Amino acid sequence: MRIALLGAPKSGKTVYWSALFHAFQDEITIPPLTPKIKQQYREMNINKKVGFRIDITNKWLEKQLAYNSHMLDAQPITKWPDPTMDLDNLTADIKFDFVELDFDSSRSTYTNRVNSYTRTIEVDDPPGGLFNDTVHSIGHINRLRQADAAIVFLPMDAILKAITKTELDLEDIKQFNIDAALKGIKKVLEDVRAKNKYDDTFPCCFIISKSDECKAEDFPQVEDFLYNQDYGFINLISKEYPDMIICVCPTGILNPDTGNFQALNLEWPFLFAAAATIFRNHYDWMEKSEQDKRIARRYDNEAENSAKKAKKHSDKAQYYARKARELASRNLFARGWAFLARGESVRRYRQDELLFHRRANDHRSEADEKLETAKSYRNAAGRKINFANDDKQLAFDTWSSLSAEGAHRKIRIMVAGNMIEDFVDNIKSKMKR
Ligand SMILES: Nc1nc2c(ncn2[C@@H]2O[C@H](COP(=O)(O)OP(=O)(O)OP(=O)(O)O)[C@@H](O)[C@H]2O)c(=O)[nH]1
Ligand SMILES: [Mg+2]
Repeated sequence: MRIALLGAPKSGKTVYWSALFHAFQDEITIPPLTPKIKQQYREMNINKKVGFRIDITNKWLEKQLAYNSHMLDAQPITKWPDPTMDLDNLTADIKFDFVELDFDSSRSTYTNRVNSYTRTIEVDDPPGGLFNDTVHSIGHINRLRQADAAIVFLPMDAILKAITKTELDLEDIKQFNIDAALKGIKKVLEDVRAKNKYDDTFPCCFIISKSDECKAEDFPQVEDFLYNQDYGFINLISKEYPDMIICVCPTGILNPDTGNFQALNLEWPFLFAAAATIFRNHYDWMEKSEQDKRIARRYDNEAENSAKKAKKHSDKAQYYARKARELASRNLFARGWAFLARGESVRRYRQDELLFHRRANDHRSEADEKLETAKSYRNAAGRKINFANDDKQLAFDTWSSLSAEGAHRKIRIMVAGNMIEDFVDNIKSKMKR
């Protein structure tokens, strides 16, 4: 379950992940559900809240991120995370909690915890130079190609420059030119999609990073730049890649008035992409469970063959038993004649009976063993189906929360150039082959 962060140099990749860690490392952050907040949620049609906590499992990176967090704690922020630092191969355990917002009168409480899940997710934060041809690293590219979902960074400062047609200085052209960067990003995206073993819609989130740099009055212009039916930046991409489900989310980490840390929408791009990797993981479980079922069927067949052999041998044993009985019942002269003429003897028939009886028993226990093995494979398949269902449920719960809250946070979902309202239903039909 891997998320790739794609974006030109200085587009905000490392700061985003550092800030996400900063905001969600300690506890599951579901705001206190006071009656007032609950009323607001009700008006916004939100009836389930998702919270999560991030545990970085790579200790060295955890230290780095803790150091970055420390910089983000300064009031105001004056130093930024080291721009040369890449959070490669970052592995994190994510604990998700979903809380239903119905008032429980028996317990006089507003919340009852409904579901908790933990999943391990990998994130790749490569150097942005990879996307504007200033860094060449096949190792990075290969890792990105294994991603199940991508987060692409479009920095607000670059968008504002594009809108106001401000002359880009040389440094900007090198670092922020969206079109140039996007070319590199598209190359990687196409690689990732070409390797798409699931043959489904590819989930991709566009983060409009540094959105705190946009004044409220400029936002309509930014929206036009992104979503205009004819020339909107995201619209064009969405039309170019109709099989991609695109989430667009403005994020920021600064309070523009104070310069202090203030998280804007940090959780949603991550949740969108994490849910996507989890959803895709459910295909893997289903595939593995089908494999187990196939093996179980093979053992069933083998058991049936063994049982057939057992039956054949047991019939033979009975045949020799009958022959022995028949011969034994005849007189001495006839028995002697049978021995001399045809080599028949009661002793020999009894030996043959015993031999086939033993063989029948061997085949019977072979059949039992194979049935037992088939059963354990079927049980394993059942467990994998449960894991798959859990993954699917978690993904849909997460996306449902995103769908309900996103509408109030300038988050949009697009497929083939169209805004999608009923995000989860749409994804349900789109994601499956
Ligand atoms: N105002 C504002 N500035 C930001 C924000 N995020 C990043 N920046 C600025 O953008 C700079 C670059 O951010 P990084 O996260 O290092 O960029 P990157 O994409 O990791 O860059 P490379 O690693 O070089 O590819 C930071 O040093 C900050 O100055 C944000 O949310 N708001
Ligand atoms: Mg970086």
